[in-house]
Amino acid sequence: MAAPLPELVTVDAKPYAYSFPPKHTALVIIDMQRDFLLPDGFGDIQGGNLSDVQASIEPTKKLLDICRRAGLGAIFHTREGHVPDLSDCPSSKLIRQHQAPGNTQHTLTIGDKGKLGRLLTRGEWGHDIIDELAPRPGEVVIDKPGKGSFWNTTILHKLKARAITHLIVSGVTTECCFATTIREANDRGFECVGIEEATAGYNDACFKASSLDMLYWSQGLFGFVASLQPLIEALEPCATPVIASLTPPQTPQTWDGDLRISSLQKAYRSGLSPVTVIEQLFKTIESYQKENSGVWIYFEKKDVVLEATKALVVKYSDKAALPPLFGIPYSIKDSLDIAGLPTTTACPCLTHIASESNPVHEKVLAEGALFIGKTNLDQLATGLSGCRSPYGMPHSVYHKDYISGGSSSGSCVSVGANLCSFSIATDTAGSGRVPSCFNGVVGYKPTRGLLSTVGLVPACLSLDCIAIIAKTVSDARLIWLLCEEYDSRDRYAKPVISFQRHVNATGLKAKSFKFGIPPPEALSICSPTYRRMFHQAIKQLQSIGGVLTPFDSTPFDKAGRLLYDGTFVSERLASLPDNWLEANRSHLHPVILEIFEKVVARNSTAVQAYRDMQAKALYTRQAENVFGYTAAGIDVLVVPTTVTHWTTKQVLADPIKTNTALGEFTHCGNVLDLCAVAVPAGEYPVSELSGNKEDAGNLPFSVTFLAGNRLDAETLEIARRYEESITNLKS
Ligand code: TIU
Repeated sequence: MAAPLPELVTVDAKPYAYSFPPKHTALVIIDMQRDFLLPDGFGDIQGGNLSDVQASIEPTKKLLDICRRAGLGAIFHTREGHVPDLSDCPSSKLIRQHQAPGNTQHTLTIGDKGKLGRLLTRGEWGHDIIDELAPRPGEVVIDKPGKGSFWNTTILHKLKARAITHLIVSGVTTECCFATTIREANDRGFECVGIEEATAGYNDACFKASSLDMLYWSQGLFGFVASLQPLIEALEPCATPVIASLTPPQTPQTWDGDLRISSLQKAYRSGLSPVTVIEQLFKTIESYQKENSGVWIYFEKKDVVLEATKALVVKYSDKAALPPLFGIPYSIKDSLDIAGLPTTTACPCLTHIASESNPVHEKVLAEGALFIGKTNLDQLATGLSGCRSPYGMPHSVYHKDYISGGSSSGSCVSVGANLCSFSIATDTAGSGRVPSCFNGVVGYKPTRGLLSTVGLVPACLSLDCIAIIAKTVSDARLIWLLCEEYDSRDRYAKPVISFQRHVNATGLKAKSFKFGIPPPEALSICSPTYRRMFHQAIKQLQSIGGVLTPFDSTPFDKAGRLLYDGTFVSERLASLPDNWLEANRSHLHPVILEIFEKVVARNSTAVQAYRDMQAKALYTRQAENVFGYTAAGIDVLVVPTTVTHWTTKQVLADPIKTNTALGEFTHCGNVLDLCAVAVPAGEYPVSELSGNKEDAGNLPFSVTFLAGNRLDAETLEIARRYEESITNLKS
């Protein structure tokens, strides 16, 4: 059995020992492409001597193998090259060497047709990585137009999204892309070590030695250089033995019911069949339906899911190379399209058969996930209670008298009740966060525009956002980073590369963070139990390096009020066909009808709408300053996810007022273009909330971490550390 990865591994290195946290370390293999390693490739044409770079293939294979078997934080491969029309290739690169006086070796340049295909051109045979080091599913391939890996690529974002702070770097050539990448990474805060045997160049040994010397000169100007063998020896005790993956288990493996993605990944690698999981899961789902109906609107037939599962098993026979979501069951909120299936949005008169699927659904399927069914929601995704659907009223997985929350009620119950590992849902005003709180699961709403909303029936189009419901922060983060992509069909999509902050890999700043909390008058709306639980969470955050920091909370408060007191509710009507409300009045849920009629009765004017849009822009700018990249800025705002946990009876007695209260700390999220993740934060006795000593059982509490647009990676890592700290408290 492999030992668990230690917090820190230390290896001999120059100029002094290199320490790295393996879970936060990535192996980066630079440009091991045919174009740089094989005769007639780009490197050969440049006049490179190929013997050393070819000799580095074997050690690089060993390095890759140990990092894979030890389960290092991430594996990245880079490829240098250009799009076929060369629009991303600067003239300096295209012309300088080729036109040098007396040039005899650069007979061909980038884009010209060589024996391995067009030189350094994406999609060509020569551009691809050699077979010996072929990337596996789940490993990241970065296509870069420059020598360095950071120019015009998503590598910084993708490393940060995986909470990586340290890089083990290898590949070709030492003097060029390898060294440039380490220099670039150093500027961005990463602690890098280059592996001597797993890098090589086109010149003699002195040239390589000088290239490496430059990196660690002066007590580590750019980073460290180490040998391969000590690294292998340090990681070997934590590595899965090679033999294990070759020996089939003697008896079929049983499943312990743990649906966390990381647990299932591990179980599948050691021989558990996803068929066993699906068989067992369907039994749970069927029996749970009797206990808590109203979770599903559409349910996939067991035979269909089993067939898909068996097809996956055939497709991925190598257990060491499974895609990240292999055999992971999931559900999807029924306001998102799946081609060929009806989308109801819990509003039968609005049902349509979708012709195209939401891209997030398509992506998780492509990564091996298994679709189980479409989940119930508050009608038209309007509500936070889970009590507004003609398809039933699921209750909290903790207690039959308490609400599930909404609008993503079925999604959160499906994950909380262990019917699925994750769910794809939505969050406009808090619909992914509030029900996560009431069912003890994580609800993550990425910055709007990072996950495609194509195929999402709009609730309030300019504020709608995909949400991911999962059992842990790491699971939610994994779904995000696998599905994130710029979709030009989504009018609110954000560009792939944006201004980014450096990482803090070591020292005090690697662990400390500044957080703000709502002012006392805002917290006073919470039930006493929620206030007590929130104060407990604040203490816990302080114990893991959180520094409570004052900030200006007015933009958050004003933005929250803008959502329903202002004209944005009219956008909910704008999403529906003309005269639709008039024609469908009798088919609507009575509470939804009441809300819509009130909106119509307001007779809002265009002038009011423009004023609200301008106010939204102002508060968004003010919130940006709060999360600013300055000494005064805070890293995250931490709030109770909601204010209390209502019983179904309380909500039905006053559906609108109880619902409004639930959104106190969620409404501002999309108005201010923030990212947010709701995280379970302990449990409390039902009797404490109800005041009735006879009431048995516990209910879940949750806090939400909010931060500025595109600060998802930073926010998720703080949330994950909090989650880890309270999980450790429990165990
Ligand atoms: N020319 C040269 O030595 N190298 C490159 O252009 N790319 C890499 O180093 N990968």
